[in-house]
Amino acid sequence: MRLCDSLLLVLPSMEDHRTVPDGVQDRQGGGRPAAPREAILSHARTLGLDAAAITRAALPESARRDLGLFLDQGRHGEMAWMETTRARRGDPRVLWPEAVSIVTLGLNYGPGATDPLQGLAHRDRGVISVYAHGKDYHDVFKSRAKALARWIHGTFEAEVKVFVDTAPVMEKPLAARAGLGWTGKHTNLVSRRFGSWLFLAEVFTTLDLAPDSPHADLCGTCRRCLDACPTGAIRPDDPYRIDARRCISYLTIEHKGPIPRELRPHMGNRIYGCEDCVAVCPWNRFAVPTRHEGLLPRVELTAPRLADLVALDDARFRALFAGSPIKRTGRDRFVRNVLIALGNSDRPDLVETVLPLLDDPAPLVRGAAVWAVRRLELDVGRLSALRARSEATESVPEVQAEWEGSVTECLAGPGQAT
Ligand code: B12
Ligand code: SF4
Ligand code: SF4
Repeated sequence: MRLCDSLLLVLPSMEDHRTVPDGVQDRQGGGRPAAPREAILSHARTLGLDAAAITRAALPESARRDLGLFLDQGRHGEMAWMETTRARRGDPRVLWPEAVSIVTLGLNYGPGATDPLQGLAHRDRGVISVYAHGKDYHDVFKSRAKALARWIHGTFEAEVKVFVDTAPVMEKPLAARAGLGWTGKHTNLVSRRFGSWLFLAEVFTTLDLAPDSPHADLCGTCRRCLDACPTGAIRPDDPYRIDARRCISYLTIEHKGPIPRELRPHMGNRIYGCEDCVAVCPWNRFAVPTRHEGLLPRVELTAPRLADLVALDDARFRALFAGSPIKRTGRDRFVRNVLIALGNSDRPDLVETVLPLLDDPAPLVRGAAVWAVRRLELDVGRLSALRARSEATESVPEVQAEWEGSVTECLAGPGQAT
């Protein structure tokens, strides 16, 4: 979910960090635990990590093949960084040749009894996906993963590197190989204990640790996630594969330009991320609410009013989303998403909140405002007047094209509009 920047732990002299946790009894002379694997997994728990398991620093050939297919078919869309890092992503040893083992880690962000999809019915409100309700998970996770890495380094004199979606690492196949769970048909890792609500991170190390066994695929005949996807990004006839270009998570977070017209009506009121496929997974019945304070939902992000969000300027956007992953999209992309949601709201009374955005300095926002106005403004005469006013000043072809598309749809009549 984040552009790749690797995080190398540069640690001070090893002697300074020779701390061994309480509860690890079996030690060699010098205070080093005799069973490093068990000590590491135990220490991970002590640090508040919800799941930990070990695998070799290698991926099966099938993971490289699937990554290659995904990229060759252009399913990554505008995420060019996935293409440019292909070799490192497909092989942990290309990323770091000295790596021998990987401790894969999971952090539970389970929403508990709250149904993450209930907000979809309240069309005047925006739905922000659970993963972005609290603080940026990268920050919450990184401090714990770094603490574990520092401890491994200090205790076993091994080199370590920490990744929390911060480098070209195939986190899901590695976690599946370590047995944290299996790759579900929705393409994410499913855990027996935490359902589909685990964030992933890794500590790469030069230590030679006995690996855990991979987890069996327990999806069986279930296809709930495939049926739940609103855009066909994952399809019943093509499980375990995603076309990111159609995924609402990609469209609302990663995609920089105008959202393809044909997908807009399917986005509903999802304004940041999507997790319909994740939320319907039956294995979530075993999930427990997150215990990490930083991941708990901020009340103002659980059902925000679209009318408030669409009025955000840059300064207020930054203030509202300080410490949140949402700040990464920037104000313009976020307001674009809110305008699409307004266009899908079936609330003509909200058109007045959209009109000021027709004059926004950002063409991306102006274009989305045109679409929203078209969907909310039922009076053809007023729509034509708005277009005429815009044509007198609009110089950006993409925004002009939005007017063109909207009027074509308008002429096509009800039911034809997208
Ligand atoms: C790019 C990316 C996206 C893209 C593409 C998603 C995707 N599924 O790849 C977009 C923007 C759409 C996205 C969305 C989301 N993401 Co994301 N994303 C990533 C990222 C950075 C890279 C993933 C990647 O390499 N994809 C490329 C494909 C080829 O790799 P893959 O899915 O691992 O492919 C394997 C399987 O699909 C399988 N496979 C593929 N084809 C086939 C065919 C068959 C027949 C079989 C059997 C298997 C199979 O094999 C492949 C290799 O083993 C990772 C972090 C990381 N560094 O790994 C986070 C990550 C996957 N995202 C995550 C999350 C939480 C999400 C969202 C839920 C966020 C949200 N609420 O909006 C959504 C979920 C959408 C979804 N259904 O996947 C978490 C998932 C945690 C978990 N439990 O799995 C990760 C791991 C981040 C993290 N550190 O926690 N994401
Ligand atoms: S996150 Fe949403 S759009 Fe993306 S694959 Fe899952 S259900 Fe489909
Ligand atoms: S919803 Fe069903 S098919 Fe999809 S990942 Fe969960 S168990 Fe597998």
